[in-house]
Amino acid sequence: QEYTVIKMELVAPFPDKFKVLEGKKVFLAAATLRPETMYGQTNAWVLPDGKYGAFEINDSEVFILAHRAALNLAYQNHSRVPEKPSCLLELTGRDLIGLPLKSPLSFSEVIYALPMLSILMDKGTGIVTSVPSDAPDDYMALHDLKAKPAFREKYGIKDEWVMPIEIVPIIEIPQFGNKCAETVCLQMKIKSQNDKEKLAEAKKQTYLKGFTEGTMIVGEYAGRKVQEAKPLIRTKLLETGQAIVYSEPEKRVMSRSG
Ligand code: ZZB
Repeated sequence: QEYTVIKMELVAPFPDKFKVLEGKKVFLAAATLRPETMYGQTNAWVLPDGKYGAFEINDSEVFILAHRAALNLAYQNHSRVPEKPSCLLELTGRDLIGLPLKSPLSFSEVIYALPMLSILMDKGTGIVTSVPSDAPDDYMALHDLKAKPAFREKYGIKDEWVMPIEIVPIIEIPQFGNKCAETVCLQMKIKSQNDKEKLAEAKKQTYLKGFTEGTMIVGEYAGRKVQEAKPLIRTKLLETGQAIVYSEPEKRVMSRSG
């Protein structure tokens, strides 16, 4: 699987726990298969109990991601020490909740890291960027945070990180409109982010529709088909240093989910 890893930059001043990283450029490194949707980013997702680390990618840049992903990246020429991850700081998802970030192409100047319970730590980087307009998982996780004060309280989430978030329409799909994740979640009567089976089906549908029938309605390639815009946007993100390529070795032989 070849991902685009989006560099979501941690905005200074850093919280106490992150002081050792001061002077470096620090990024939450989010793995995506949909670089053309980056205009619609509203927040980042982390797994509260997930184990993360802050790794030196080169002399000036640090990526926060899962240890396994850091090891893979080290073998793909993205570690200060060749073939060896260099971890400056051990972290959990809880440490990351509430971090303010600046993410490429997002219309929001600052977005926040928030908890999502369905993140798999053995996939991608363990950091996910949230596009609630086009990703059903993101739409439902955001819905849960907005609708359940107890959930926000449990993770020490400030209302101002969540309540002002608005879904940003970025892609128009015939019959699904410009918030296709919402359309599909409502149609399928999905109740929460824990509705795993329905969400898997919703994701399949929206992936297919978005790619085959979607048209960009924002950004440099507004008016172009998603199929055309996708590689162009990806190349631009890579060339401008706002993203890198990350290949994940295919290793899940026993089961697709485990
Ligand atoms: C932004 C985005 C916008 C995504 C969208 C999807 C969609 P797949 O096909 O199963 O490999 N993702 C990445 N890493 C993880 C993880 N560790 N745990 C849970 N989810 C993860 O799915 C790849 C997508 O799943 C990635 O692309 C990422 O979300 C998420 F409009 O990034 B995506 C219809 C989906 N739309």
